[in-house]
Order: sequence, then structure tokens, then C-alpha cells
Amino acid sequence: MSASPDPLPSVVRVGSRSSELALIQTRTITDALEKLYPQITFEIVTMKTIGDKILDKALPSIGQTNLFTKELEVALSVKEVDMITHSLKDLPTTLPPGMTISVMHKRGNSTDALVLHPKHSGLQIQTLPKEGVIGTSSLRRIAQLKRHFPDLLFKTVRGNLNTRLKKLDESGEYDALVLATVGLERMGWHGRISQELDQSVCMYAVGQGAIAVETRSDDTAINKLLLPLNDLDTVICCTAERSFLHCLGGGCSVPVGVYSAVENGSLRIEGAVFSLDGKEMVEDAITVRLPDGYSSLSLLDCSTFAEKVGRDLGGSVLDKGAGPILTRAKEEVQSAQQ
Ligand code: DPM
Repeated sequence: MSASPDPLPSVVRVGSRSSELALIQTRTITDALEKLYPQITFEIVTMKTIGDKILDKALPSIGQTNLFTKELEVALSVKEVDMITHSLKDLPTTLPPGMTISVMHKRGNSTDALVLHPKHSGLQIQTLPKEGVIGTSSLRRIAQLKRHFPDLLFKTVRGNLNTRLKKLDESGEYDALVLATVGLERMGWHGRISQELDQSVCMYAVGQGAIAVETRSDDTAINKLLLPLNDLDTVICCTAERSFLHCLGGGCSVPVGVYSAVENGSLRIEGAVFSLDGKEMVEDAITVRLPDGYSSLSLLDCSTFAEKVGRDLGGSVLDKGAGPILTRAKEEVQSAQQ
């Protein structure tokens, strides 16, 4: 006798941060679910995280890895909600016990973008005035941009996208911001993108551009419901990237950049570690043929494959000396906090 299928719930509660961008991303997920399961009501429950509440500090100096996820994960663990959505790049590589990523939704544009103050309209990062001030608190962006453009200056900017753009336009403190292209696109602000920075200028953050859904590992009904929302190429690329970062000790605020793509039946992944001043860099890349007929493999098999590729890349940058660079970067961040 076969086991009876798990009954479908009639209401599913979806936890989300309350920023406009977080809600747009959450609705992307609930819209897809509503199409698949018209009989189920998906209810969005919003909450604020530490990362939303502390707005006067640069992210790395708050010194916690789950800034944007903790409160949501608590709600998930006590079953106030059945699933939570995040930007994948805000999800630490080690999740709390009993939690799992059940969806990596099709990745959008993974690059970073330059957003200029209107007075610089027509310029590019290469042509900004000497000592132009770039607003960002990402160690990854600062290290890479310092490396390529040693004459630029950097200043922390926090807050949600709306706040940041307002600060750029009105405070007079910044000549430009660097933000994730996908966030600007999702907000409908494509017109503010002055230049997309390709990986030769700024490698992106692990998981950037993809939306993730986190659930309780033992919630088989919900996890099964979510399966069709996965995009296989996104799962392969992002799993490899996360496995690479995990090898390096993880953390959302680290000077680590990646690039990955599934092309012509192969997975290509590039990864790099930078000193905070951008002067040192260790990088490597791996291209591996995907297993034959990979598109009919299970998600688990694809993840296992991608994890190994990420680990191999992590091992090879560690062999080349990435460890001490990262340790020093972490020490510098800590001493700046004191
Ligand atoms: C993480 C970083 C930043 C966010 C660090 C990094 C940027 C912080 C800053 C891990 N999370 O990228 O090196 O610029 O001060 C964040 C954004 C998005 C998700 C905004 C952004 C939207 C893009 C996406 C903040 N988290 O990066 O401009 O969903 O991938």
C-alpha cells in the first residue's frame, strides 16, 4: 500500500522583511505559488530584522552574520510562519539546525551597478573625478574598486534602497553609489543604473540576484509544494558559490567575490578573496562538465555535484594563500569596531 499523500494546507504563512524590495521579492514567490496552487491562500507576514533596525552602522561593524534573517528564522522555528523569503546573498552559508533552503528561484541580474549623482550624468566609474566619494558599506565592493581605482574614496551608506538614493541625490556627501543591479531593477529604477560593473571590475557576492525560500527541514508537505519553484541552473551556480564561501569560513560581510555560469553543458565558477585595501588578491576558476542529462537529475544530485565544485575552488584559493588574507581582513574589521 502506498503512503497517503500529505494533505495540502489551506493557508500558508510566508515570512518576509518589511522593506519594499523584500516585499516585491516575497510577492514574486507567492505569485508563483498561487499560480501552481490556486486552492491555497498564501498570507504574507512582515517583520523587521536587526539589519533593518540598526541603520547608523556599516554592516560589517555590526558583527553578526544573520543580520537580515534571525527574526524570520525564529518565527519559522516556532511555526508562526511556514516559510520565509530572503535575498539568497543575505543567507549565511550555515543555517540554524532544522532549517533548509528549499527554493533557489531563477536568478536575476547578478552584477553590481554604479548609480551616479545626477550632476555626474554621462560619466562612468573610470571617469569620475579624483577623490570622488562612492557610497557603499560592502567590503567586497570597496576592496575591488580600490584595487582598480585607487583615487576614489569610500563612505558608508545604510538604509533601504529608497533611503540610499535620497541620500545620494540630496545629502551632497556622495558622488555615486554601488548597488546590486537586481534590486534597482526589481524596484523599477532601471533608469538610475548609470553603468553595470562586469566581473572584470567587480565580482559579485555569493548568491547575489537570487531569491531563496527557507523552511523547516522536516516540513515535508511545504518542502514538496516548493520544489517546482527551483531553477536548476540557479541551484547549480548558487550552491557552488555557497560551498566556495563555506570553505573560506563563510560570512556575509567578507571581501569575497564570485562569478559563475552554466554554459554549453559546463559549470564555470570564478572566485576571489581580497585584502580590505584591495592590494592583495587571490583568485582561481574552475570549469567542469555537468553530468550527462543533468537537467533530468534530481535537485539533490545537482547540489551534491555543485557543492564539490565549490569546495574544490575553495581548496585551491586556500592553497594559494587566501586564508591569511581573510584572517587579516576580519581582524581589521574587528579592530575598527573597537
Ligand atoms: C550583503 C551585502 C550587501 C547586502 C554585502 C555585499 C550590500 C551592503 C551595502 C551580503 N547584503 O554585497 O558585498 O551595499 O552596503 C543586500 C542588497 C540586496 C540583498 C542590496 C545591494 C539586493 C540584491 C539581491 C544588502 N542584500 O547589494 O545593493 O537580492 O541579491
